[in-house]
Amino acid sequence: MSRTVVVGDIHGCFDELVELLDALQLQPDDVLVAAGDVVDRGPSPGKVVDFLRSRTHTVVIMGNHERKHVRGIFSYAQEITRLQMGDHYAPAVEWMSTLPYFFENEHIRVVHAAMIPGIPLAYQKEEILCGSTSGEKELQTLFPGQRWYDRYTDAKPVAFGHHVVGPSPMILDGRVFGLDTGACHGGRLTALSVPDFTIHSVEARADHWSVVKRQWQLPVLKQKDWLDFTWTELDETIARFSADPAARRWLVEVSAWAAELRALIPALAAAAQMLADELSTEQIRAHPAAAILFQARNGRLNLDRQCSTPRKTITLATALDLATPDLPN
Ligand SMILES: [Mn+2]
Repeated sequence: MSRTVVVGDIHGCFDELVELLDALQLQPDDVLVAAGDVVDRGPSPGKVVDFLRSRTHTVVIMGNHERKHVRGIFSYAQEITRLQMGDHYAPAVEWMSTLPYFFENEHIRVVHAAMIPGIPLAYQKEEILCGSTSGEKELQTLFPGQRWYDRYTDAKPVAFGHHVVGPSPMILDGRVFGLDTGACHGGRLTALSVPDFTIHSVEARADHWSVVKRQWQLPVLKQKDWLDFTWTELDETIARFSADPAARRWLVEVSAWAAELRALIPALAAAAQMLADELSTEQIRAHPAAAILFQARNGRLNLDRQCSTPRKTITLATALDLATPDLPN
């Protein structure tokens, strides 16, 4: 008889997933259910996604992390995953957008984060099932000072992930199974097999998230929109990340680049003024920096807005035939 195997938050921990499925001797006709958050924080989101997508009898539940990718809500972990996956990122997000918010068969229910006891899964809010910020807030209002599973008296067992419950799974009353044992934080990756209701678990090979975070700091910083930051945003971003040893050296170069560009602004003003005094109206009209030159001619030259970002400054400098430094790479 085939089993249903529910795995807690995988978070890009491919080696641990392979080891776990090996340890529990997963058979081709066993149903594998990933309880969501299969990507982010770990070293190999691409391999995890490829494996889960290509295996038959496999269900992946929408976790709050997948939902962030689908909705384009990016914080640091999502920026890293996008870089880690490269060309595979867009098709993976397309796939994520098709994921169900729950799984249920005769033995078990699976959600990523939570459910309201007593209500059929099909009638639950997606936000509550996947543990989005608004879903979490709503649960707190519904069950103040309590956890949803404290109220869970339904006969059918339920398994979920989302919050790390510790190094071993949380099992309440033989019916409530919290399976997120923090694989990406150096904890364990855990699975529940039904209908035998056995727990299987392997140790994480490293505190992956702290390694990945450090490794990808510089690449994530480099792909920020440096050219389109305002000068204030640019200074703030440099200040925010300069404590990071991996990023500091590059940020010093960016800082020098920005200073050089900003120092160029008075020269741009002078060049514009000179041209405006020299050229005829016809010539100004045909000039790539016409708007600025007319301002200069009318004594209203103000480059605050025209040079409010590196890109705008470079565009104006180019129009005035002045050389600009390149963003360090
Ligand atoms: Mn998670």
